[in-house]
Amino acid sequence: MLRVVSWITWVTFQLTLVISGVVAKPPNILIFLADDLGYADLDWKDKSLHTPNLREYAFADGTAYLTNSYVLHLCTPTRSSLMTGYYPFRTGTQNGVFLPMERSGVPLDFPFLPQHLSKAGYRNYLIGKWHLGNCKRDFLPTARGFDYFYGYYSAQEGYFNHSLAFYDKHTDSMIGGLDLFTEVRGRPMADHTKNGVYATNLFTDEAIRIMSQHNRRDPFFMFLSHQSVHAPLQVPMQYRSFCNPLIMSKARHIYCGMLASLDESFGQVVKFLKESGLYDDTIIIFSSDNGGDPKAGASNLPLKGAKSSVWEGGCKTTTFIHSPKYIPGFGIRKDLFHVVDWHATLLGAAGVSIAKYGDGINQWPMITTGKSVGLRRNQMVYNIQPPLSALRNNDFKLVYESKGQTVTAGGRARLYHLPSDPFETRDIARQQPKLVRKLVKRLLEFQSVARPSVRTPIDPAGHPMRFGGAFSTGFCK
Ligand SMILES: [Ca+2]
Repeated sequence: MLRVVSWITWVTFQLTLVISGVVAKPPNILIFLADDLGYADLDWKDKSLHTPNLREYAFADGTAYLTNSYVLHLCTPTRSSLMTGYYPFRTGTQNGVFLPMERSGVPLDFPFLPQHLSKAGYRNYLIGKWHLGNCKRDFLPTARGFDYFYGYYSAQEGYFNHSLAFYDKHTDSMIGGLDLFTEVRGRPMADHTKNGVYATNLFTDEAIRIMSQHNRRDPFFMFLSHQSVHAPLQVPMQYRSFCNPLIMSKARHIYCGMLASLDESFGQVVKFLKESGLYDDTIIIFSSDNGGDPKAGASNLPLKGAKSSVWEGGCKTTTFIHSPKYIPGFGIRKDLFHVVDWHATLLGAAGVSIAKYGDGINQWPMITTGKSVGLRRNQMVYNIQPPLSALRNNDFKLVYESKGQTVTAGGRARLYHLPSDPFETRDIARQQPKLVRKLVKRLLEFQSVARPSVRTPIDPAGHPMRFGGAFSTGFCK
């Protein structure tokens, strides 16, 4: 079913849980998302790192820890999947990431998660990274369901100057500008006042400020979409004191400091929730948008591959959900979970009666009970985009290398059995020809209905010179 579920379907929304005549308020939802966090990069996986707050809640009573949680290989595809509930090949976001000044955005015929949550009574806040298009107002966060946005539109910014610069080969020149905005009623307002304020601290403080002002009659969805630990490698010196420079490279030493800062942010947010009385009614989700980049200090070991690849190191991530009110005790969840599932899962957590949405499955019953109840995920698309595409079918993973720019028959197929070979070292395609044929056929079927990429070349009309020195909006229709 490729068509977007229509709004008519949402007539079936059960907006609140009604228990004994008392209308139960849905829980607050907080997604605390790291950017480019390596699979190995938490201190329970690498003791040289410093993430005590995340460790405490990752293994606390009230936590479900997902050991088979997957995202896409890059920022834009994962974030579009999180917002739409569809794989990127359905939405045209399967090919790389949106660059500044591109005339690109996630197609408007896909409702975003906060649009659906607002139907269930939520107020929706986005603090931090967007990266889903900004060439026109219709693509901006507050046009897609968020009631408030403070952050940046592109892939990255300087952690202190909140600006970015890149070389444009067409004009043989550097293009630079600010990328820090607040949106007021759909209108982006550049914030030139935060030069020198470290991004992780800035976004933490803003998230806490917004939650402290939230009207508690309504539930909130807070998407704290941190820049950390994405490049550039920048961190205040005091955070590096948690990391030993004698046992790590310079890049990893800085990265370790950035991660310590991110961990502090997590601790501050949870502390705020507890002190303000919001903690009991809030579901806290921690995850990353894709695997780490070793050149930027990250590690995905012992997994194969890294950010921007469909190997496990690019797409498998650390995820836990903490909510003592809904999750009894501590539990490991081994079920397959994909970022497209969050859309249906969080609607389920919000009390909406929903089994699936888009490509996703409501896995809230599995998360809360630890039992394989309701629909289960046994298949998954890693991505479909040359040169490497990949599919999951239960324990098996097909990695398909295309010869050209489109996925066609005749490419090289590799097959891995992940339970016995989690590091993808033994290609068993020759031992399983029937399964390989079946999965290649499925891949080609998906490719045949894929939406063409929405990526475009960058447009000089988006030059910061036209917008007071900022990468702003209003240069496409
Ligand atoms: Ca990322």
